[in-house]
Amino acid sequence: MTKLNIIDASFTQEMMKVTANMYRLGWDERNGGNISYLLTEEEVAAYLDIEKVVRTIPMQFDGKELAGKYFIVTGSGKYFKNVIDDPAVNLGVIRVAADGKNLELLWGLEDGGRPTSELPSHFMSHIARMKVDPENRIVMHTHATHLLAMTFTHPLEEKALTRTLWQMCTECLVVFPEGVGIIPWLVPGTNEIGEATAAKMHEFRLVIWPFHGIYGAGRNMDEVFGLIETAEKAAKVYTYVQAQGGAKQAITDQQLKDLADAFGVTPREGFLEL
Ligand code: 2HA
Ligand code: ZN
Repeated sequence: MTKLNIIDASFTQEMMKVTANMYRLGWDERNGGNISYLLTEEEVAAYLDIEKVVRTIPMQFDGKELAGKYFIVTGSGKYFKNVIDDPAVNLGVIRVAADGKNLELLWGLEDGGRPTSELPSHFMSHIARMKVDPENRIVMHTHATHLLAMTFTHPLEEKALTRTLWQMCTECLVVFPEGVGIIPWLVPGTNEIGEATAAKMHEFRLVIWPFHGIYGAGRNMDEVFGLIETAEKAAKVYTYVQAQGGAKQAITDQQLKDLADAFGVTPREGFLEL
């Protein structure tokens, strides 16, 4: 059976467009940022011969829980800037091998490249999110500028940081009522940072990596990008508010509660002071 061109696949197009968009927003300098997108076998099989493994790549992490699962991922050391012009080198479609110790490359990473260096954090986050939301498909990491900056100037405490973000734009509470999780500073690319991120992903779709960036997770590209974009916008407003001399007034907790009621969302327990 002839296969369709994978460049035309909606998942490839989404990866190309979102990476270009994020680069333009200034969040993903050089090789900063990475994305993994869970695909179904049917989606992949429409474009690729799933029996044809191009290359087997060993993995330093036990991926048994994801055995047989397919992902399209950004490549290690690859620049978001370049994905749109050369997706076959900068992206890869992989399957986690049955032993959970290897990745089977089915397409892409054509210069011999590897999947993102942050694969442990991505895979552990997928495992965690799928437990709370079986429809979760995307994990995204980026160096969103104002959120990153806030990790230097704002208390690194989940309740305090969440409240500040909620207060900066009225819609924030509606977009991420569960708030934002924060992990300690840890070395990127390690299983340790993967475990810390995944532990937070049981409760949050947004997890801050202090002095580094943010992780987002969700069902589709718009949801995840929208989550990060909204939190980043709040961080940008916070930056301007601080630069203008600090807030003279703000949304009250009662108003946040009224907002949550009107939009039918439940703010994280204990984060509002009523
Ligand atoms: O892929 O962003 O955290 C480069 C990074 C590592
Ligand atoms: Zn990073």
